[in-house]
Amino acid sequence: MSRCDFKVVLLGCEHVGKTSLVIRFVTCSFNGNAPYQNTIGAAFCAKKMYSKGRDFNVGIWDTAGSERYESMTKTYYRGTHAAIICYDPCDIYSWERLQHWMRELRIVEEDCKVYLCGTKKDIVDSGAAAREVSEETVANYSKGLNGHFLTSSKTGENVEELFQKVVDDCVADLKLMKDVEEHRRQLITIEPVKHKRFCAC
Ligand SMILES: Nc1nc2c(ncn2[C@@H]2O[C@H](COP(=O)(O)OP(=O)(O)OP(=O)(O)O)[C@@H](O)[C@H]2O)c(=O)[nH]1
Ligand SMILES: [Mg+2]
Repeated sequence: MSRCDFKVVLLGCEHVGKTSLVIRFVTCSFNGNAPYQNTIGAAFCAKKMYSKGRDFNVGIWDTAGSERYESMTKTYYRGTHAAIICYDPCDIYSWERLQHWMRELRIVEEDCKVYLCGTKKDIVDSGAAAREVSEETVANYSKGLNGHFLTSSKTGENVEELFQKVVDDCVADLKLMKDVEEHRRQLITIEPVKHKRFCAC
């Protein structure tokens, strides 16, 4: 049984920066010199987070953006409490594909919380590449969603804020928290049996 309280999945086109975002969040690092390596299928990691005076284990699934793995990545959406859909503001294609990711997600998890994440803010800010998605377009699209963040995995800007908002929203969700408590109770009752070393019978 999973020890994670919340499941978060990252999706979006290849090369938008999903893996870099997770690495920045979990290890506080960014290696711009490393050659780009596309994720195959999906990668998992977990991080302990603090919200409303309590600790929570957050499980993060970083899915592959490549169309080659699409049928496989969909399987990771199941049971997710929150989805972070990433796009690169300097890449219009990654924005146009957003609707596709949203549709795919909603087929599997109709009610999960959805956050938009514009990546590579440092590039946008420096003007090294031209912005192809206007702020107004993003603001309009984000209205019905749970939040929008513009992050930079290079500088770390807004990365912590994004994940903290996701966890705070989960903790504020009474129905979800009821399930979390139940899940924790089940783990407590199962654990002693698992660690029993000697049979007394
Ligand atoms: N300058 C800058 N570069 C970034 C940032 N985030 C990611 N990159 C670069 O963008 C490229 C792609 O990043 P990844 O994190 O591997 O992208 P991905 O979305 O995981 O790609 P797939 O696994 O193929 O879906 C890499 O060369 C990163 O170094 C950022 O915030 N700033
Ligand atoms: Mg990746």
